[in-house]
Amino acid sequence: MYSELYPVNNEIRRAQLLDGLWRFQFDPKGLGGKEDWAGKGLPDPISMPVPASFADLFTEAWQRDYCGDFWYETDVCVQEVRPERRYYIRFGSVTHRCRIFLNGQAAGEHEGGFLPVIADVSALLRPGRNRLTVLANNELNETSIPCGAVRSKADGRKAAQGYFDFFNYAGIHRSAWLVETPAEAIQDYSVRFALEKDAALVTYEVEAGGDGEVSVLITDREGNEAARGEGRKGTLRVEQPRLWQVRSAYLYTLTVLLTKDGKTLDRYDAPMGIRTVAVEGQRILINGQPVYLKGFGKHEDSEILGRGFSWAVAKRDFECMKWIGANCFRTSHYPYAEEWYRMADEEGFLIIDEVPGVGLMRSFANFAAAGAGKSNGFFGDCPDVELLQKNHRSAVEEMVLRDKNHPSVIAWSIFNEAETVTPAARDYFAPLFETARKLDPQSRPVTGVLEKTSSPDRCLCWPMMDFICLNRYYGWYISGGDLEEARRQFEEEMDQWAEKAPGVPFVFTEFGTDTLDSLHKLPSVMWSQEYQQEYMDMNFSVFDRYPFVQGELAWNFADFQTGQGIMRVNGNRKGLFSRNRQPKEAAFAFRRRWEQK
Ligand code: EVA
Repeated sequence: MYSELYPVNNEIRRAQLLDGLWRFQFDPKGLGGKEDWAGKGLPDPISMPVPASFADLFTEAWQRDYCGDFWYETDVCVQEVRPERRYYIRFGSVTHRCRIFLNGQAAGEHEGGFLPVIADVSALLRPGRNRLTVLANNELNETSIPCGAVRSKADGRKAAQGYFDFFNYAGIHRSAWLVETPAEAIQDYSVRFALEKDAALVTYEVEAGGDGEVSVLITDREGNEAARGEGRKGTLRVEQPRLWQVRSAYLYTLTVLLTKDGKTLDRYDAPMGIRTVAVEGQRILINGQPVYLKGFGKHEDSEILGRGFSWAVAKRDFECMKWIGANCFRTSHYPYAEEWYRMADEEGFLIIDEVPGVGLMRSFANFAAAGAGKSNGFFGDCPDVELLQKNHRSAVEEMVLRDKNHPSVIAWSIFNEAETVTPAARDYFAPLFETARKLDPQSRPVTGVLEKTSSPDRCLCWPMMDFICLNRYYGWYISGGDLEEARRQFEEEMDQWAEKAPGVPFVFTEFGTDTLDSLHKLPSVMWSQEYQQEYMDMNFSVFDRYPFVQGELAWNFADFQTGQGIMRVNGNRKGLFSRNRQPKEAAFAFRRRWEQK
């Protein structure tokens, strides 16, 4: 695996941003390989912005709903190529899989659409103009995550069918870079913390090529040295540390230097927040203090861009989350662009970081069937469970490697609403939980998100979890329109959990109702603004009855795009904010509650 370090520019490293207008071509017949489009150039390209999903830029349905191979191409220009340097093409993600070519030569490939793609192009890059080509594909199947299928239509078109409730957006969703490092470079680092009365111990480990010497330096916000050390591993002492606190972040700078014979070979600077995370009894602790998680399950989703990253949208989302009094979000249902985590580090937000382990259940419409407690297996009859697990494991490994140093990340989520009631499911997930535990230097809690069928009496996977995440829709998929009955059923289940899993914290990672911002009704009906509020009040009162409930992440932060169907009105409308990030009425009630909580 290549270094996942986020690209930086300094006196040694170069990171050239390749975002902008690229050339693009759909390839429904899969001709590009045979006709060597990578070698000869795309025969009939149109222009395409990067980063963005392609789907919502077009005006024709076949383009929006396109499923299959598609190509991107651009020129990468460099002044010189030096033998003592290494050159990498790096994408924040390409959805769902891709192959990279430089000047017609294969440079790398990646499976999975939500984690970085990195290709070493040192041997292929030439001074002057180079042609960078990406062959991408957005088909879904049951061996890669997220799971889904492809249906072929009579006219030869393919249609992606996700086993999940979000639009199957695809494209180059995150920034593209040409990264240049020295040949002997800093590859990776990790930090973990222990707090003493008036000091913090920062234990670090650096991976670097060659036999150069490593030193590390911690500086505070004013640029004063807080600690320094020599060697590839060690423990440093920061006296009177300023801790990274929830919604009150303090970031030091960690500088890693690689030197040889007094000469600096490489340098990497990164923000560093000193904080600890632990689960103790029924509580989640940050810096030893209990924290109640308040916030949302989100999506990377906005008008026009689809799932493409935008600093402006992210900024607006953080402002809305601060306004409403949130302190946490889950990256449902896939790891987000790295920039989200950098902003969360700065804003003091907590993140439950989730792999795209979604759709691992056989049902007609997972979100609906699962919400109502109906599912019928998956792992027992999935076509190649070993391959699925291998891809799932790679996603866990890459996510932990990428995100392990962010103070905002407080937990890893291994799946959303998977089948968890069969021994096959338990055997499938146990090694994945293990992988996250083994790789995380900070030993963060590991969790998974349970839907209704994963009930206290049937779920075999909750014992793997450090805290238990529940998605529950009492009052929507269950007893919709009758909140009294819904409350009774909800409490019945909670009483069972109280007995089954005493001493474990629970976090609600989903609860919500589809709500149209235009609909008012007295007395309330489902889909109205009034119903959303009454539903939320009922949920809040249940959460408040059970002291082991340690968090409430509403579904969803904002309305978001899904596939078409009889259940969705131009997308999922469970947002507390509309898709263009304006509050629905219930948002004000959340704000009042969270200001006090
Ligand atoms: C829903 N329910 O029905 C949500 C889905 C989500 O969007 C779920 O985890 O159980 C899913 O993806 O609105």
